[in-house]
Amino acid sequence: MRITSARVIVTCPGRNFVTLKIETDGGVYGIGDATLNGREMAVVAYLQDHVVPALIGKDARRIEDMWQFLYRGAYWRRGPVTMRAIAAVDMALWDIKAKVARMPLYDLLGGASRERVLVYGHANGGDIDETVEAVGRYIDMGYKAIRAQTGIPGVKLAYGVGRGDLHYEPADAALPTETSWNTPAYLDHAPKLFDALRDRYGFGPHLLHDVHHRLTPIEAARLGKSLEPHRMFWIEDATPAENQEAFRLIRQHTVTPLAVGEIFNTIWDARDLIQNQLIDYIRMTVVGAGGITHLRRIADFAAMYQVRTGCHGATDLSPVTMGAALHFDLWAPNFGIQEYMRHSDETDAVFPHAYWFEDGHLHPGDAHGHGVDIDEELAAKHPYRPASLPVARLEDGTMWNW
Ligand code: CS2
Ligand code: MG
Repeated sequence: MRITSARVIVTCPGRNFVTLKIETDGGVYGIGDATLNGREMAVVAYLQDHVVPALIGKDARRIEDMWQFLYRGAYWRRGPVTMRAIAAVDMALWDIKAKVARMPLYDLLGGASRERVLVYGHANGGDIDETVEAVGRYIDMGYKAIRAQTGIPGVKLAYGVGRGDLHYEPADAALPTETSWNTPAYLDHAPKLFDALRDRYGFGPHLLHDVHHRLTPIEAARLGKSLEPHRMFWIEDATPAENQEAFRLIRQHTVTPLAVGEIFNTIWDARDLIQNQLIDYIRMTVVGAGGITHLRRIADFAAMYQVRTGCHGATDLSPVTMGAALHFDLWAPNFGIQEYMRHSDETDAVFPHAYWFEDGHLHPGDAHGHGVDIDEELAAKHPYRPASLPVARLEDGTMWNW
């Protein structure tokens, strides 16, 4: 079964997505996601200039060899651009293999380990009262797990505080929007949000929170400690993880569970964190970490240390990634939770999919492959629009981590 064509499709149904469609001489095609939020065209160029020409005529069945060819064969290993291009090819080839086998992808991976996939949604508000109301709306929709973010008094545009409930998208302008940050104000305010949420809704719903790399390790330790009474499902990205050792310090001070990894690309980014049991959840997902082939290795490695998965699922990961991730989640023995920030109706129309939400869970559906397609005609009606993620500065103007 030879690859006859590979096309990169860029579309912007509300936000930008990069999709790879691989066709074979048998007539079966596969779809992969290559979206890198705010840097989409870098991956398009990498795919078109360096990957697509090497795919034509290759055997579509040899997924492992293709992965090794694209990873080792690039010489310049790793990085978000390269790994997203590899992920797109890998996802499309697994899609093809499962379609040819006439199986949903989770069956090909080894079969379902559970009936359905626990997901968490994003509730946010300008202040604590608004966030408490937003969490209530998620509970009413059936969610069992909810991430809560709130505005901080005196801080302009704090992370995660969106415009609109369901479709918050941070990449909001062609050039980066400037937001501000104040750590002392945040550390004071965050526990008050979770006091209010536990007061109102009790300990039934799982609560999650994203720190988005804003704290130093000792500040993260203090936050973790102050949130212990609220029994968080996790706090995420409490400090930047380039230095994986930093998490040792946080760990020494708190039993609040830690999640990390949405910006990692390979198993090497998480090796120390996992094997030293410095985290509880690994957040890499299919598009970010080189596809199903590599993510499966990460999950198996994590399982040895009782680290569970918590795949990134913001709206900048297209429905193709969501579909592929849900098959992976249904299989992964050490699955923890799946992020599910809903796509807009406009996006869903461009990417018809088999997955569905019910009672706080998603199911990938039983369509053959990963169950997500692209309507190319509709996609063409939504041309690319440059969009950047924001940046953050401290009050004195110092650049900070967004
Ligand atoms: C966030 C993301 O979903 C998350 O946990 O950290 O919204 C992140 O900001 C975006 O994916 C950036 O593209
Ligand atoms: Mg995050």
